[in-house]
Amino acid sequence: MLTRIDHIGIACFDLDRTVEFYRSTYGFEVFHSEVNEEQGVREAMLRINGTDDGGASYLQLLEPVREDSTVAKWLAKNGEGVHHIAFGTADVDADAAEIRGKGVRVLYDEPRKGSMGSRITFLHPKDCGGVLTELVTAATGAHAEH
Ligand code: CMX
Ligand code: CO
Repeated sequence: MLTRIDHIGIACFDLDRTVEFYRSTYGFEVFHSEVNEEQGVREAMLRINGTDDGGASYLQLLEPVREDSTVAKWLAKNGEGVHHIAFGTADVDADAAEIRGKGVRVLYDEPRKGSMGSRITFLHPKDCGGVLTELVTAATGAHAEH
């Protein structure tokens, strides 16, 4: 069951500059940052609020680290902006299987590594009304520790 907006993914050319915009404009601080080599991104997670399923909602600021990463390709075509949304679930395997059964393309056979030790998969934007949609199961304790 999908129980929260886990994050909104925002693609940018310059992560440090974008982090500074969100800090100086809204007062949001970086909760966690990492490089995800597999996804080809450097990212900053800004924790916005806790959620009633015990999780939290974040902004995920994304800068490509490789020319051939999906985010680099997207930025070249679209420029900076909202890249994807992510729903949180306690069981990404079960939800991905259920959604696949409804005829929506799930991009990975098995969930992969996401932010803060989470497990993630994606639904094809062409099957979701033009919205690239991620499903996330957070690592235990990820919203409190980082
Ligand atoms: N949102 C909406 N539509 C998108 C999209 C996005 N983020 N990315 C691509 N599309 C659309 C394109 O506009 C294009 O549509 P048209 O054919 O109408 O022009 C179509 O999907 C195909 O796009 P493409 O540019 O040819 O890109 P690919 O097919 O090579 O890749 C996708 C698209 C979704 C399979 C790829 O981006 C992917 O695997 N995404 C999942 C992984 C990811 O995004 N990782 C980065 C974030 C990591 C994280 O969140 O932790
Ligand atoms: Co994401």
